[in-house]
Amino acid sequence: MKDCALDYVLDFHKIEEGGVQLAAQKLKDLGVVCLRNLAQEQTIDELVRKTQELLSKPAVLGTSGYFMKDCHKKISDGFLVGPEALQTLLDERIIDVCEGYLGESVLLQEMLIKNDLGDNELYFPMHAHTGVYRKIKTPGPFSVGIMLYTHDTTTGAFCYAPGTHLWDVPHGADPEKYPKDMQDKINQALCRISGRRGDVVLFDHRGFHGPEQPVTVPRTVFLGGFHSAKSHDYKVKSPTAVYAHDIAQLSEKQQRVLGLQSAGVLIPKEKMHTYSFHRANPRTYRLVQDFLNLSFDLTRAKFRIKRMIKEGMAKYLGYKPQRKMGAQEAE
Ligand SMILES: O=C(O)CCC(=O)C(=O)O
Repeated sequence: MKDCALDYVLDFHKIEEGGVQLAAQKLKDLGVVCLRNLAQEQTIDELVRKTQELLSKPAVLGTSGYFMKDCHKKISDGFLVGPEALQTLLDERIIDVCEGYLGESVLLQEMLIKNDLGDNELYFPMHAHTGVYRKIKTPGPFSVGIMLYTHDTTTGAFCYAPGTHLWDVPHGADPEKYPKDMQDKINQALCRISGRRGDVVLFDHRGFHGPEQPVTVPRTVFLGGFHSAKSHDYKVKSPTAVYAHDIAQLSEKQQRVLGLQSAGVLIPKEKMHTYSFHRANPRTYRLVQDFLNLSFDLTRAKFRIKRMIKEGMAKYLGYKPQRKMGAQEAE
């Protein structure tokens, strides 16, 4: 994939004022903008450290870690990484850009960590969003995607076809359903939005986009979106897990966008792709479940045998056996 030759980066270290308006203008013109140096470096360091830790082990039986719904990527709840995720991805300037661009108040759609493993497969083809969850469908933008790069990213970066957002998805989400001349235009426009660690990419969901695939390099991003509140019945798209004590640190505006005053949710948790391993892989799920049950059955059997031996010994030697509570349960 060719690199984007357009001026899509807005460096907040280099602009004195009007950054929010400039970013909204780039979104309007190109459909995509990359915000650089928004968060403090220490905040990004902490965010990346916690993200790597979370991605180091699977969330088996409640362990803090990652999920997988398929073999291509690890995912996890973005905002459970820590308060740095909330502060960085709900930065008020990001909210202002999205609200300025969409022309009304926004609500969070979702926020996840996505670690594409770089397995040289094409599993997430280029597409556009048509705003199927909208209750009021009017022409124009309805949602803005957000992606944060947790490391410098070129191979496997997010790709976008600048200008295609202005078409307003006339033939749907799949570029292959478009007339040949439009497909040619999409392919000519598609380019790689390379970025640096900590860069935040915002994009109009109506433009054609997707990750560069297939690639052999892994990539970790935070991925989510914001949609216009009114056209979505003032509901968030999906339930977003956040620790209550982290919410307390957010401004009123950040809390509003997170959904604290929302009218509910459009997709219930059980229907969300993030938590769908058991539906996507029913046999493996059953196998793992049986294995874990067997392992706990065996552990319980071991305890029972030990207890029987102890009780037998106590009876034989004539003293009363005592049952001790484990230190962890006692805390
Ligand atoms: O992972 C990516 O680079 C693209 C994500 C995407 O296509 C989407 O959020 O719709």
